[in-house]
Amino acid sequence: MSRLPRIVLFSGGGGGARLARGFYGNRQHADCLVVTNPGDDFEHLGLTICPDTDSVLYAMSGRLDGTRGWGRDGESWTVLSELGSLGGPDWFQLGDKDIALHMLREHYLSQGQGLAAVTEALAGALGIEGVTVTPATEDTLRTWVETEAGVLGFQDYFVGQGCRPAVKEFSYRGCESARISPALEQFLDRGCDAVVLGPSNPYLSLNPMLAISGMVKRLGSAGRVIAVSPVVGNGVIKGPLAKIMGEQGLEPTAVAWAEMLEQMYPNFIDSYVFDDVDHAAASAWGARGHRAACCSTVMNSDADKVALAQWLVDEVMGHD
Ligand code: FO1
Repeated sequence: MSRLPRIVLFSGGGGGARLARGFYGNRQHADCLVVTNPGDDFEHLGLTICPDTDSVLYAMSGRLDGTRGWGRDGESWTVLSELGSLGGPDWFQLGDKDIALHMLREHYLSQGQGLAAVTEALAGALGIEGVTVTPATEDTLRTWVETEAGVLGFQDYFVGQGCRPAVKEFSYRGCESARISPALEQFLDRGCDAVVLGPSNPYLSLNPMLAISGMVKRLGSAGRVIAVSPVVGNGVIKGPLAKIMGEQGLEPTAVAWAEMLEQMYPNFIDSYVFDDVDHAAASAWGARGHRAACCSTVMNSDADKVALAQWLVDEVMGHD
């Protein structure tokens, strides 16, 4: 293959953002398009907040606060503090630098620019080049969570309620009419060797994007679809996935993750990637007729992130 492999990464805000950083650091070895989840987006204080997209932008530009896993490193909180003093809503923590990004996004949107173009402009402003970041759709798509405490908007559930209410069901409002983002359509039209479903929460990060009408079918035109497990051992690195799996009647294991995806998207995923610690799970899954591979999926350092990206490139290249 004389050209570079062409890979689309579907990313949420946690593990997916780390892998996006890996593909960005490995961009000399693969042409990558990063597709982000707009389901967490919400309007707050007159600003359009795009948390998963922003975590990807901050991760790729080396500006993400590694401890929180969201927002900017080296952040100050002067505006939020004063907002609280004035009796405003300070439940959703917005740092001063983060607010600047939201204001600039709102400024561009108010000029009539689409969310994809705005996201590209913000990526450029953050110094990201050579890899395009685009939300899965420019249309309004929002995750709602039906819980024992009623139906909650995503950020109310995730931040307001701290994921405490047990989840009955998720809905992805707007998915029927949402259109696949132009950058993704164009990338696929030019030929795509693989779609990588990042190590993200399927319920909160991947399903909203895959629920977009026509998306699964459209991705079928890619060479292969590879899913990377967000479950390592019998646990989850960060976030509420283990709890939500429990509430959905599933054990928080790597096999349960694979079974859930295969059940939701039959015959869609060509290869399931497990962490080395889950080699027994990979063998069990492989024995059931699926392609299962193992590698080190836990990404702490930037080197880990690039290594996983390169491993995935090799996995794609290694297949005819
Ligand atoms: N997550 C929280 O748990 N508490 C917060 O106050 C919070 C603020 C916040 C601000 C900007 C941003 O981009 C993300 C933020 N997040 C916060 C994370 C956000 O809720 C994401 O949707 C989750 O990371 C899930 O992807």
